[in-house]
Amino acid sequence: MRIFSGIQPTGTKHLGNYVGAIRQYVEGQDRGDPAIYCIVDLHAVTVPYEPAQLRERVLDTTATLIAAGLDPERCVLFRQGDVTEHAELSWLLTSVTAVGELNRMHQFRDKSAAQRELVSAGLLFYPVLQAADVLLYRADEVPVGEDQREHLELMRDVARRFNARFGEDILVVPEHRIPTVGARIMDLQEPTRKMSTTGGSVEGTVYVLDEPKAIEKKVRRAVTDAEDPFTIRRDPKGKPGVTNLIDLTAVARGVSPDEVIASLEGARGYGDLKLAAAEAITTMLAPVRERYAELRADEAGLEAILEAGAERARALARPVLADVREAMGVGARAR
Ligand code: AQP
Repeated sequence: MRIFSGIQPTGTKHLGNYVGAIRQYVEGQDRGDPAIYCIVDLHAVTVPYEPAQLRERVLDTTATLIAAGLDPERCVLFRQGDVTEHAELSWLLTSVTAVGELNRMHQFRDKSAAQRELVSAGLLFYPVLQAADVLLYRADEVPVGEDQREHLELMRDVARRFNARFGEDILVVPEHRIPTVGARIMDLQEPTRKMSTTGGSVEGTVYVLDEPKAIEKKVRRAVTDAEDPFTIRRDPKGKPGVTNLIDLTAVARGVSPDEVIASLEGARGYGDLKLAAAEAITTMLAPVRERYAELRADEAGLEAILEAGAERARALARPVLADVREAMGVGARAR
């Protein structure tokens, strides 16, 4: 079972990234043959960014992933921009990608509407690069949050279309792996929107590296509802705030939402749910924050990990790209 996923080097990662992606990465590293995790700096340049900050952010994200439990000996951890095969395959895959499909992607619509100066072609082609990331390794499984479902479907279409046009079984059609609970962590202040790096509120976003006090404050102020008398139950449409807090507590405690609800039977109000959520989230994230500081201080060590990961990634990617080039008739014939 080959596993692949990518994560953006955009600022500090939030609880949605942690639950939807990072925890799944840690779980997958011993199932994967291998599990390949990529910090996608080439994706980060599709929206305005500071070049001087990008490398710093890559190191922030690398340290966060390792602090969360990724072991570079048990998985392949690398920076996308170090493995040029991603960019080449992305270009080749544009020949089997319909521009109409790219135009319809929700992420493109949302992010292009948010751009003030330039809607880059890179933003439109983002899902093609994402498809190349995964297909380059013939990955079977892609751990992601719910928001990536649409991009995964597109990726599957691209792989199928490529195989139909250039030869069966050249690319593997991957499956997504979306968590059953916590697939879409919501903003604490606006629980009908997903917790997000760019689209959410600071007060409604819990960062993996937040101090316990900050987490408590944000959770205490989380928006719930005015149901009278109050009930602690899952109802994503009618009670999105309460549902989000139940799910977060469940994920952080490693139990089911029903068990969380049962444990709060004698609750006197939503305050007790918030207290339980804050405690569970703090307990889950505290060890990550503690390990992070030490790891982040060793920049040379982090760079060495990424370089070693890139070496391993290139060795896996080259034969697949060679097969694609051969099938498409691109470049000199393989000997
Ligand atoms: N709210 C979320 N709940 C569950 N999973 C989530 N993911 C993102 N938000 C949630 C998952 O995190 C992984 C990494 O996403 P990314 O590489 O896109 O990183 P990001 O830019 O920091 O993520 P955001 O917050 O999604 O950015 P915006 O909203 O600005 O585009 C993915 O697997 C994603 O599903």
